Amino acid sequence: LSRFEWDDPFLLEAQLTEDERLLRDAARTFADDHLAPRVAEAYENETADPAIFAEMGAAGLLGATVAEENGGLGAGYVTYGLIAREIERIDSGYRSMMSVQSSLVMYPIEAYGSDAQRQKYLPGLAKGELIGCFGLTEPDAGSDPAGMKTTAKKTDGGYVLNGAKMWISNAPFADVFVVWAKSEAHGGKIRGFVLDKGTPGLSAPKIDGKLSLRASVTGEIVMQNVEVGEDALLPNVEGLKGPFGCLNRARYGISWGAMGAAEACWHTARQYGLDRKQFGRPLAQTQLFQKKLADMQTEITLGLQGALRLGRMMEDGSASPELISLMKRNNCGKALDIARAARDMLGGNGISGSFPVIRHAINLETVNTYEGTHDIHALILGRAQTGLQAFF
Ligand code: TGC
Ligand code: FAD
Repeated sequence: LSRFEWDDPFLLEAQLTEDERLLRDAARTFADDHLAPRVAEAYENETADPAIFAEMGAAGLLGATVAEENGGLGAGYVTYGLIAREIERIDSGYRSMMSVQSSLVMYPIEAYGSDAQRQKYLPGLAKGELIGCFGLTEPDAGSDPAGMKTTAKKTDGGYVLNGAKMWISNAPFADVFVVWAKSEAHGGKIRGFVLDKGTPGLSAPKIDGKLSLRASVTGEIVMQNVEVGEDALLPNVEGLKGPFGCLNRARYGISWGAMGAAEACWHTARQYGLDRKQFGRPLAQTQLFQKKLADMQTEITLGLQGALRLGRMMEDGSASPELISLMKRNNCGKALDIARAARDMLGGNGISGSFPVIRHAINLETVNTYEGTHDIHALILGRAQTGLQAFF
């Protein structure tokens, strides 16, 4: 039998291709050089730096799975997941910025857009010269997006949109808005539209005072008689499967990202326990401390291996939305438990901004809620195994 790698028991590293390892290393270097130095101040002052998009673009981290001809990396889903893990090791807000741009803005334009839309938006989004946001949630329609009130009415040359979106990542500094609305001309079905910043009637006020995900900016999208041409409609998808097709990819990425945040907490707690002495011995030499470390190690090991398997299934086309729900739900919930345990293991220092654990714990409260709450994913899985839907 082989030696036990305490921080990689399933030898995940050996299951990656050479290209995946290289791109993962590039993402780690980027995260260490560009994100780690600014996160504490960004979190404290609630300032998201829009320059991060261009820096991520230059490092090739935006649109990892988008085809090279469209400006992306043309890489597989495992690479995308590895990037999310490295970025979220620093902060969930930074991973949010990356995953909205990649999965919720570039993906729908590539998958559902016209050639003209792909050419107009994708190269700029891949470089981070354009910043994108995704508007599905509304003040009165969160877990139940089918209840949205935003409408698109047909005009002679296009559409006029009215409505409001709530809790939208990147919105206040976005150039490109992918929004979902009920279109009268399509029998009230949900359709996607791509709006440009500066269009009359379109605004995106910032939501101030968030106590979670403070290094990422969140806003509303307000649409008051926003007139757009026919070319703003995403032509190739209709119904809720449009936004859900994007969410499948983003939820998958989050299953890796949350494990990155959890790893940061686990490694911090382990090192703290080795360094800190109480009662004449390191905390890490106590049974309770070691049990907590073993629990963290076990959940992270299983969570990462599950995410890798799901990534391979996304690549070979065998992944289902329900399996994505299972991994998103499990890894976010487990990461939150791990971050809270790490916070406790650091004692008073656990609440200090000098260590990342309280920031990760508070961020993971959001990560557990957005892209489908922990309980909503339980209901998706409950429906899949009983045939009974319990949403209403
Ligand atoms: P339901 O009847 O289940 O489905 C309606 C239609 O949608 C299709 N569909 C899917 N298609 C592809 N992938 C999926 N995952 C799909 N889920 C559903 C389905 O096949 C059906 O199509 P059709 O052609 O038969 O009409 O719809 P429902 O209204 O009963 O849905 C219930 C529920 C709970 C499953 C769903 O609404 C849900 O998942 N709610 C959670 C909402 C959510 O995740 N919102 C996320 C907003 S975006 C965000 O949070 C970004 S944060 C990003 C960041 O900062 O990182
Ligand atoms: P609700 O749906 O009101 O849920 C409240 C509680 O009720 C939850 O615990 C939920 O699990 C529970 N619940 C709801 N329905 C049921 C049921 N049938 N049975 C049992 N329990 C139920 N959205 C976007 O579109 N784009 C974005 O970029 C985006 N970014 C976000 C960034 C941040 C920081 C946050 C906090 C949210 C963001 N969201 C975004 C919105 C996010 O997806 C929603 O907050 C989420 O889907 C939950 O919706 P809600 O807040 O309306 O909660």
